[in-house]
Amino acid sequence: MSNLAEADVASTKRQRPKIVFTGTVGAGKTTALKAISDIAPVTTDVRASEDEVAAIKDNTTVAMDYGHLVLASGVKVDLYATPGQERFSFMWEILGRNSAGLILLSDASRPNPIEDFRFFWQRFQPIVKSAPVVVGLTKTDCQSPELVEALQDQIRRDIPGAGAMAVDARNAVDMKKLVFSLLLRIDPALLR
Ligand SMILES: Nc1nc2c(ncn2[C@@H]2O[C@H](COP(=O)(O)OP(=O)(O)O)[C@@H](O)[C@H]2O)c(=O)[nH]1
Ligand SMILES: [Mg+2]
Repeated sequence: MSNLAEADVASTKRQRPKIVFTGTVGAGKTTALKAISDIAPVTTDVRASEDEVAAIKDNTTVAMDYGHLVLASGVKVDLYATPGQERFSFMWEILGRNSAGLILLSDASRPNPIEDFRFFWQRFQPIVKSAPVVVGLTKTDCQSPELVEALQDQIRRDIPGAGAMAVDARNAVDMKKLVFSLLLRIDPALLR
């Protein structure tokens, strides 16, 4: 890419940042967008067909979810959520490209949330490159505080600066805190 093209991408990331949510099926990506988007999100949920997914929930995202937030400064933040299933991973590349920041949701009620989080982090790092990342640990309401703390400690050791906030994807205040913590890492001027 030429220097000029790189400068264009960098300025778009500040003028109209794109934030991508990812994580396993059921981590709360679609729920989070519904909680915080200023418009009713566009979703591509369909009835779950695979047994593995159907055991978790009735509907699953096959392409993406889209919503947006308008900041006090007037800047519009585009919000995308990826499908969780690896068979739709071609969408990870499409949605993740040129994103200003990544929100990795890890479901604390799954058997190995650390393995899940590492899997998505490894897959998304080459896509989002050096864009900032924050981690939201969801479904902590059904887990012991000791487990939640141990998971947060491990995530913070894996990615220093990722935050590892315990959030409920259904709670707009929690999710906005997570998004704003990412915007701060992208460019503090966005929150002025
Ligand atoms: N108890 C609890 N349920 C949650 C939380 N986050 C999401 N959910 C529920 O988990 C289910 C799956 O969420 P969904 O947004 O479809 O997950 P996605 O596959 O990541 O898009 C929904 O029924 C949500 O209401 C949470 O923090 N706590
Ligand atoms: Mg979904």
